[in-house]
Amino acid sequence: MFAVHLLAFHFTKLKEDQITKVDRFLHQLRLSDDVLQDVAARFQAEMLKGLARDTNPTAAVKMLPSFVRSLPDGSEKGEFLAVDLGGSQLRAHQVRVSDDGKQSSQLESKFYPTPKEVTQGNGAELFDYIADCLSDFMDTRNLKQKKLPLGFTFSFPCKQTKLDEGVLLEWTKHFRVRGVQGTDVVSSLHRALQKHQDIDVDVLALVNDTVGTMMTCGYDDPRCEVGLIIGTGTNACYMEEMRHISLVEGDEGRMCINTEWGAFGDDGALDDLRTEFDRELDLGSLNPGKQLFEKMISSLYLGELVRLILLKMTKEGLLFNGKVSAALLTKGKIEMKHVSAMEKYKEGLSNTREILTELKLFPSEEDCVAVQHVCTIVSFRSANLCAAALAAILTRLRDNKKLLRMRTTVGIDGGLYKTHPSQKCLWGETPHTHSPKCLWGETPHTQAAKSVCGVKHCDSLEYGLKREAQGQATVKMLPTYVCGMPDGTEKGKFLALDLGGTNFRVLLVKIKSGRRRSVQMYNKIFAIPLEIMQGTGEELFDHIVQCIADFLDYMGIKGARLPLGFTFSFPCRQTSIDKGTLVGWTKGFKATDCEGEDVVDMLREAIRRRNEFDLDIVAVVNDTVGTMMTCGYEDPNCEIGLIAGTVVAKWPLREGSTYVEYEKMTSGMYLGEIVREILIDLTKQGLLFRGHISESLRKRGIFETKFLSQIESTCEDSIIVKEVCAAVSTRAARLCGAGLAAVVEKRRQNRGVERLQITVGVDGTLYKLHPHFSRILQETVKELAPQCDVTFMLSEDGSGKGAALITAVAKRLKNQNNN
Ligand code: 0WK
Ligand code: 0WK
Ligand code: BGC
Repeated sequence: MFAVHLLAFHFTKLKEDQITKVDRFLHQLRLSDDVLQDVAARFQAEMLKGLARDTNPTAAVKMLPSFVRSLPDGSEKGEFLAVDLGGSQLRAHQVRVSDDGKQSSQLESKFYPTPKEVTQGNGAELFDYIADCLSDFMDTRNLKQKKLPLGFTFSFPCKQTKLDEGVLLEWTKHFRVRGVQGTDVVSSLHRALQKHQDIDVDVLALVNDTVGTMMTCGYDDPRCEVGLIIGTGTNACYMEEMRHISLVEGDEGRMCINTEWGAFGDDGALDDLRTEFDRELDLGSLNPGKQLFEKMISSLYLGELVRLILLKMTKEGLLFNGKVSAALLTKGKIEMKHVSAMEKYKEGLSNTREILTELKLFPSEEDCVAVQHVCTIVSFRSANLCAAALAAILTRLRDNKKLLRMRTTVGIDGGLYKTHPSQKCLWGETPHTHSPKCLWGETPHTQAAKSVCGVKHCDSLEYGLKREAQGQATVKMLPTYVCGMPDGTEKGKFLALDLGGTNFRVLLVKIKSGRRRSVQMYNKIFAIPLEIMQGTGEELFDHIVQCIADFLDYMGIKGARLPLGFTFSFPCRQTSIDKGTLVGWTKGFKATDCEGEDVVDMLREAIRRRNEFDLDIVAVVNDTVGTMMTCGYEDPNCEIGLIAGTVVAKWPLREGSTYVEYEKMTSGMYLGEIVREILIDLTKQGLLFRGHISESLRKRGIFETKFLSQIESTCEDSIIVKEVCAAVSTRAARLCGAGLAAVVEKRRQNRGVERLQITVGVDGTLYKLHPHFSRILQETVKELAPQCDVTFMLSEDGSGKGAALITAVAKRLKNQNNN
C-alpha cells in the first residue's frame, strides 16, 4: 500500500515538473482572459472594417454577403441535390424536405476523397471530378431520370453578387487549384455537369459551409443565427442587419454574412500573439501570409504546430535527451489525429508513447507527459481563439438587437470540433446546434456562458422582489426586517443561537460601545443528531432549548432574561424582525410539523415547556444576514452576506427535462455526492479503478466536502479523481460567483453609480477550507461584475455575533421609537 502511494506521489511530482517545464517554454501560447477579451475586441473592429464599403477592399476579414436573407421557416418542400467541397472530403447529398407534409428532412449521402491531384491540379479537372462524383452518386441513388435543383457548398472565400454566382477570391487549406481564382465557380460546375448528358440539374445556390451549417441547424432550431466550422479550416457566419451591409443595396431585414475569419490577422492585427512556431508554420504552408488565424486553430495545422514545438524543445535538450529523429524533422509528420490521440483522457499517455516511438524518438515517461501537455496547450489556444472571435460575433448580434441579454443558437460542424477529445468540453455537450449554455472551462466562450448564468440570476432577483411573484418565484428574495446597521452605540449582553450550519452554536455576546467599542463572545458547539434533525418539530426545539440550558448553566447565567438573536439558516417568510414562518427545510433537516410554522413561536413554546428560564427573543435572522452584520460591524461597506458552506442560496436551473437546484450544484453538502456519482460512472466505463466499483464507492454520502478539499492536493486513478473533484468544485465556485455577481451588479445599478465599492461578508466551510473555491469565486465575480470593486471579508466570528448585533440594533431602534 505504501509503495502504491509512493508511486502515485512520484508520478504526480513527475507530471507537475513536466507541466511546469512546458508551461514555461510555451508561455506565449497560454492566452489570459484579458488577452482573449482583447482578441474579441480586435475582431469586432475587423468586422466593422469588412462591412464598410470604403474599408472592405483593405480589410483582412472580408465579411462576404451570402445573399441568404432568412432562415428556413418550415414551409420548404421538395427533393434537392447538394455537393459539398472544401472539408476533409467531397460530400454528395440527396435531401428530401417535408415530403410527408410534416417539417422533416431525409438525407442520403456519399463521401468521396479529394486526392492531391484534385486539390492541387487544374480547375477543369477539379470540376470534372466533382461532376463525376455527383454522377456516381445519382447512379447509386437512381436519380438520373430526375431534373433536380442543386445546392453547391463551396468552402472557400467567394465574392457573391447573387445566390447562384460566386467568384473565388483565393484558395485556402490544402487546395491550390490552378485557373479558378477570380472565376465564377458556379458556371465552372455548370460547364462540367453539362458534359454528363444523363444529368439534368440546376445549380440554384452557392453557399459557404458555415452558411450551410447554420441553415441545417436553423431548420431544427429557429434561434440558430450563427454557423461555425472548426475542421480542416475554420470560419463563421451570422445574420447581419442589412442596414449595416453597405456592400449590398437595401436596408430592410437581414442577410447572412460569411465572415471568413480565417484571414483574421493577415494584416498584422495578431502579430503580437503569433509565436515563432506560427511564423515557421506559415512560411512552410501553401499560402504564406494568408489565413493566419486559421493556422492557429484548425486541424490542418495543429499537428504541424506540435511538431515544430517538439523539434525546438528537443534541439534545446528539453525532450528525448536532445536526440532529434528524421521523422521529427519531416514536415507534416505529426497530424491532428495524433494530437487528438495523445490528448485522449484515459489512453492519452500510452498513445503518446506509441506515437513518439513510431517517430523513432524513444521517449521517457517524462517526455510523454511533456508532449501530451504541449498538445493540450496548442488545442486549448485553438479553442480559446475560436471562442474569442465567436464571443465578438455574439456580442455584435446582441448589440444589433439592442438587447441586454440575448438567447441564441450556434450551429457547429467540422472534424476538429467533433472528434477532438476536449474540444467539445470547451464548447458544449451535443454536436451541431448549441445555445451558449453554462459550461466551466477557462475560455471566453465560458465567460459568455457564465454571463448567461449571472443575468439569469438578475432576472430571478427582479422577479423574486415582485409581490405578485411571491408564489412562483424560485429565488424567494425574502425580506429580513433588518433595516439598520450597527452605529457603535449598541451595548449590553446578548444570547445568540446559530442553527443550520455544520455545527449548532449557542453564544453569549458582550457588546461595548463608545471608545471601548468591542464585541466579546463565548460560545459552545452542540451536535444535532440526525434523529433530531429528522424527528418531530417539538423534539428539535426541545433539543435546542436543552442546549441553551446547558450553555446558561455552563456560563452561570441561567437567571438572566437576556435578549436573544436566533440565527435560523433556512428560508423563512418574515412579517417582522421576530416572526419567521419556515418556507421549507433544506440541507439534511426534515423535522415534522415545522414547515409553515413560526419558528420563533416554536422556540418560545419549547422554552415554556421546559419552564426553567426565560428569554427575550428579539430577532430571527438567516446566517447570511448574521454574517453580513458580523462583517458590517468592522466594515461599514459590507452590504452583502454570503454563505458557501454546507449550503448556498437556493435557485433552480433548467437543464434538459429535469430541474437541478442551484444549491445542489454549489454547496459542500452535495459536491461530494456529485463526485461519487461521476466516479461510479467513470468506473462503469472502465476508465477508473480497473472498472471495479467498491462497496464504499456505492455508499451515499461517502464523499464529504472535506475530502474534496483534501483530495485536491496526489498514479493515474488518483489523478482522475483529483480532476473530477476539481471540475465539480470549480463549477460550484463559478455558479456561486455568477449568482453573487448578479447581486453586486444589482446593488450598483440600484445606486446608479459607474463604479461600486462594496464588501461581502463570507462564511462557510467550503469557502474557508477548500483550496481553490474562494479564489475561483472571487475571480468569477470580478469577471462578471467588472464595474464593482468587491472586498471579500471572511467572517471569523460566525453569524451568531451578527444575530446578537441585530438584536442590539433592534433593541436600540425599539427604545428610540418608545422614547
Ligand atoms: C462538415 C460539413 C462541411 C464542412 C466540414 C468541415 O458538412 O460542409 O466543410 O464539416 O469539417 P472538416 O471536414 O473540414 O473537418
Ligand atoms: C458559520 C456561520 C453559520 C453558518 C455556517 C455555514 O456562523 O451561521 O450557517 O458558517 O457554514 P457551514 O457550517 O454550513 O459550512
Ligand atoms: C475557408 C472558409 C471555410 C472554412 C471551413 C476556410 O479555409 O476560407 O470558406 O468556411 O475554411 O471549411
